Amino acid sequence: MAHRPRVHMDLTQLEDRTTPTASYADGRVIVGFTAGQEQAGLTSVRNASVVTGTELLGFGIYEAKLAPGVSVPAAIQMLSGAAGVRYVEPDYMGDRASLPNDPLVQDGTQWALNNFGQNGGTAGADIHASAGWDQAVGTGQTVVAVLDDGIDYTHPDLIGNMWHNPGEIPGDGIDNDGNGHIDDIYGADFGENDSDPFPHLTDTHGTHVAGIIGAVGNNGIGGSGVAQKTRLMAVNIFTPGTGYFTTDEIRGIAYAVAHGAKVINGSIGGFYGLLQAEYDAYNGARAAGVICIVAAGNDTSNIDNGPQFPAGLARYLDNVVTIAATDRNDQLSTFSNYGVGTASLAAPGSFVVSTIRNGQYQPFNGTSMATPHVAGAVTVFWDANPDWTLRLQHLGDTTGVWDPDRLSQVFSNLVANAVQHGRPEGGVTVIVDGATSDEVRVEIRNAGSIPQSRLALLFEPLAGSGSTRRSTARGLGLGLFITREVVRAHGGQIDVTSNEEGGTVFTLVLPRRVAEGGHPNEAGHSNLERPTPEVC
Ligand SMILES: [Ca+2]
Ligand SMILES: [Ca+2]
Ligand SMILES: [Ca+2]
Ligand SMILES: [Ca+2]
Repeated sequence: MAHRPRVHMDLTQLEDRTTPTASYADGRVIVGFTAGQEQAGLTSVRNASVVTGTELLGFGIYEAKLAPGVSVPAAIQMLSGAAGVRYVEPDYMGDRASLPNDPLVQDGTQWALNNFGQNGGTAGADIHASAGWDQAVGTGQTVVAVLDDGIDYTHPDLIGNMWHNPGEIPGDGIDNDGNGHIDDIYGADFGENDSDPFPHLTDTHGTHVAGIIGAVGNNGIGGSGVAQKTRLMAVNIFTPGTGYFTTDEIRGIAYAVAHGAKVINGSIGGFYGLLQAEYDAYNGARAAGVICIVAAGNDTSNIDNGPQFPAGLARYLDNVVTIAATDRNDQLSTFSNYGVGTASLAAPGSFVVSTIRNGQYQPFNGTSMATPHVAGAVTVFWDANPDWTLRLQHLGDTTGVWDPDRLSQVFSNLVANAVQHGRPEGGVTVIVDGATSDEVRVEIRNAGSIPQSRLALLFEPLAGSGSTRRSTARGLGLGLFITREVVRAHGGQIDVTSNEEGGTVFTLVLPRRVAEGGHPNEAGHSNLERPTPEVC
């Protein structure tokens, strides 16, 4: 394999932060010799009982093949003292560089994408973007609508990923596609009732959200979205100077669906309770195969049975996924709402740096920031697997609270794995079952069977220990591998079954962390990031 730069992908640090491991080949080591003693060293290596042969790699460096049953550590120990031998090293496996060149990714500012422990964070407490990007970075096929207060589509890190209405000729004063909007190029504005979704005055919330989903990645400027390449549709539903009305929300959803959006990001919400009209709109999106990712809200409340909507629609519709927020240590953000029956997934929402107006970047806090991380992941997922469906199902009594970061990881891992596995027949369903009082069961059903040979690649490394426990499958199964580690660390378990008729089922059983009613993280938040941005 080609030599490429090593990247930080050591997700095993989630469990074991002191001894990160990398995989290396069994049956061989690499040997170098002291200057002037090459021949003597080579002779001593060749004569060693643990070595069956040598091969010159180049530059005087040799590969030494080991006798059957000789472990790499044992060989290193035995050969290191041999005459003329300067070093003996394992044949490590590296991986492709997966981080885009955007400065805010490279310098760690965007911890949510790549958390290596910077700024007091926990390595691996991120959405595993580098592992996901190893598989796919987005193609721009999937259109994602940002239902918000507009997008500054002139931002240099957004303009390249903006959706363009294919039926509209810009600037001719004519409604070419006959959709009721003249010259609606980047989306539409239902709050201001015109065709230009550019944000009103100082509004910048939607611009920030858009950058989290899909700021242009690998363009050498600013940051990167979860989807490095995508198409962002700006659907402005906010009445200038205030909030949004349900009428404009419905108009916006209808516009998004009619113009081919497959993902709708709704970092929005109010305390108006279940409305039939709002339900019907999101159900209409469901009928069109559209998935809606919405924010749980920022009231530090258990919102199961609460009046927060559209978040609460997740209790009724399997195409509505409600997102809580986590911080750089995988803890629920202090402001975040929660409740497993409603907000089943969580994603980074504290101190999230993204695009704002006038070409700038700024950190915001909020479930509004968590939501687009998931929307971006779904977008990348769909770009790679356009025939798949993705649904979230709640079964049984799902009231109560649990540790949301685990499902966050399940979700991002699901995406990485789905991308890797190509296109099995049928869809993928994530089932969250909180039927029993002391555990939550998550099933990831792959309706098409993953071949047994690949399943072995997924889970075989788990049988080993230490360094051999690391998957060598390069991305394949890495996510589930780590999930299993995380689940174990929390006292849970994971089971896998696969058969040709029933497909593949991954079942994760996770203990509830706290009883219903309590905030999962009452304590431990004295070290919040500073400066404290506004909560969105
Ligand atoms: Ca038009
Ligand atoms: Ca026109
Ligand atoms: Ca406007
Ligand atoms: Ca960029």
